[in-house]
Amino acid sequence: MVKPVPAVPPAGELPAGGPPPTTAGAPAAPEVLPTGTVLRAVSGFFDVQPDDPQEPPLVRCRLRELLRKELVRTESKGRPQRVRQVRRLSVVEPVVAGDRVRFRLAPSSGTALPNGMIEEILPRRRELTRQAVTEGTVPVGQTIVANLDQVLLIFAAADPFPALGLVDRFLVSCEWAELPAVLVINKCDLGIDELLAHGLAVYEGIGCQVLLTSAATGQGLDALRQVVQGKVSAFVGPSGVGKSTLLNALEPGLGLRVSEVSASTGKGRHTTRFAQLIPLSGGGFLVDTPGLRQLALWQVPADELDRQFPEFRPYLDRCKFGNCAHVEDEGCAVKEAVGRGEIDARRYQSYVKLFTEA
Ligand SMILES: Nc1nc2c(ncn2[C@@H]2O[C@H](COP(=O)(O)OP(=O)(O)OP(=O)(O)O)[C@@H](O)[C@H]2O)c(=O)[nH]1
Ligand SMILES: [Mg+2]
Ligand SMILES: [Zn+2]
Repeated sequence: MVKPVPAVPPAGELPAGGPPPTTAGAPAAPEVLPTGTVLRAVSGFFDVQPDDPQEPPLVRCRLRELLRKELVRTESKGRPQRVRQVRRLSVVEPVVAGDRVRFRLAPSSGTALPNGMIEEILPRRRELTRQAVTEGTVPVGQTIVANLDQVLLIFAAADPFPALGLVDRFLVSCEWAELPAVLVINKCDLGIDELLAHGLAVYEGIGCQVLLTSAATGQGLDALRQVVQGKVSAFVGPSGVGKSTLLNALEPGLGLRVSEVSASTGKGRHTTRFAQLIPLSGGGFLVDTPGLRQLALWQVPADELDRQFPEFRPYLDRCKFGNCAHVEDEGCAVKEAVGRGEIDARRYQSYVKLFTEA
């Protein structure tokens, strides 16, 4: 997957400080280093795609050792609680795919990939972690991708018919991770039956964006292109719904590149550490990571589950009992809303199912 390249020269051998002062005695202008996006992290190297098209298309960077330490020190500073915990636990990987950085290009070494040094990690807008590894008895969160903007949940109108319970499960995971989700129904050329049409209307009613596409006829592809443009998106969905076909229709060759990445990261025990960003020609990136495919399995604590159903929220503090689980309880405002048809009964059943599992 990754061609070996000679190590980047140690920090001392890179040009130091800013550009030399033009006139003797005049202060040097503050140096502004170029910015870029980390596409992947592999064994201590970071492939950075510079923002500026004048720069080389890809720079293989080392991380300045000092940054590693600084980042660890800032881990415990104030953050919203859920994220803070993840931050504190995820110090193992200071820089991951999706991170925005400032880098310094090393003098040309004649190797295939220009080398560089990451000098600054720009603040993360968001981070996505998984909690599957344990160190001793402590669960260790691993950031799998930084700055993911959205998840595209891909299902098919038919063949296979979408399991709406699975859609709900994905939506709950995204809500919990505070990640915007777009529901894409592909294979619309096969027709949308009444049951599905009703389900989709419910999703739109709770504020979820729904896109109808067909890789076969081209329906909805422009809309899809607009949704991913300039953003970092992940495609998630069951097998056979047409994810690869859709990617290829969107941008020829992309589906192939993604499956190559999947195959190369799909082996070995450290696999899920790596996410990779695949640049889109229209701007933006597509994320491929095995970790994301387990999105539906993220554990949401039982007592947090009700909040992940946006349509439940107006009723949650109207239940008779403060700790109402909205399952058997008398005086439950959520159940009453279901009875009145204000909350979709099928969505409510999904809640009950997930609650009993949690
Ligand atoms: N009718 C119809 N068939 C489609 C459409 N998109 C994809 N298919 C077909 O659906 C099948 C599965 O497509 P893939 O792109 O391999 O599905 P995938 O989601 O990538 O599946 P995995 O890689 O297993 O996760 C193929 O036979 C495609 O030709 C569509 O819009 N309409
Ligand atoms: Mg595929
Ligand atoms: Zn209740």
